[in-house]
Amino acid sequence: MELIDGKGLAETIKNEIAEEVTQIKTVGGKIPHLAAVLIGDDPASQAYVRNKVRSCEKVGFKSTLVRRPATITETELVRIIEDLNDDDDIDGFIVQLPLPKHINEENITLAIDPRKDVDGFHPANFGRMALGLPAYLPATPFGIIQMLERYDIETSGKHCVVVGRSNIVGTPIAIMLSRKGKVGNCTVTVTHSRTKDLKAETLRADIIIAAIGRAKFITADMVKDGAVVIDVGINRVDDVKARRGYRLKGDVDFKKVAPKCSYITPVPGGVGPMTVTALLMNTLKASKKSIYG
Ligand code: L34
Repeated sequence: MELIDGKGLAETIKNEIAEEVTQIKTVGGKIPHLAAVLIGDDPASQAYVRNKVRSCEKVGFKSTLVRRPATITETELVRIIEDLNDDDDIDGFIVQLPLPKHINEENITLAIDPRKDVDGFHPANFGRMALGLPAYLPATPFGIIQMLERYDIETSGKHCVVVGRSNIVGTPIAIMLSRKGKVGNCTVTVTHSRTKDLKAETLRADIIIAAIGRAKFITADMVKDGAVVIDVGINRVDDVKARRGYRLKGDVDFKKVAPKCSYITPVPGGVGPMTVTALLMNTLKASKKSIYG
């Protein structure tokens, strides 16, 4: 079993980005600038956005954090997005999800200029991704692809079972892995809450992408010997002995599953840090205008 060190790989890629930013600065080019919009005070969202802002600092990007209370109206939030769309210094921005219930996420996503949509959530980017055109790839799936590529994990002809069909992970990673490409050419099965016999599906998987959002959902009896397991879950499980009062747990029962795997990602330190780094990669592309010219 080999552990896929998402944290370490994220650092390696950030160092590569930092070097490129140094080059850009030397020639007087534009410094990449990412903005993040954070609504409300959900502790997990605050932690993720903090990691994004810190990572910008680390690679030499400019960053702007726009924070508003959960009482903000949809109209006010759309106005903020329009200002970011119009701000020439900002290359890309994200609106951290989830949003308060009274705000319609679709309306918000649609308000973002696709050229600045470094989350890749706008239908223009999602559609381009599905068609294999240049696009901002959603950060979590893009981070997973980076891990598979940099660890030289063969995907061509492999059977990949995706557990979960969310718009930001399950659905896009299923499309990306089934497409032609260096990382791709998988035979993909998408499973979800209505799947009749989940275990029968996961047992056939060479690669499992676990993105359900339930701690220890994938157990050892569901995993074939030698499988590659990518754990996207980041569940906060109460633990009085932990410093913060909780522990982060993946969707995979790591202790029991890991010995069966050829490769597995840990939580924390797996997909999470790679999500942040993939966002930086998209922001660099945005500042170089390499997707939309
Ligand atoms: N708009 N909303 C938008 N874009 C995204 O790409 C996200 N996502 C998901 C939630 N909402 C979003 C994130 O940023 C999940 N996510 C994310 C980002 C970073 C981390 C986890 C999820 C992360 O840094 N995880 C660390 C531990 C962080 C902690 O201590 O809580 C890890 O090692 O897994």
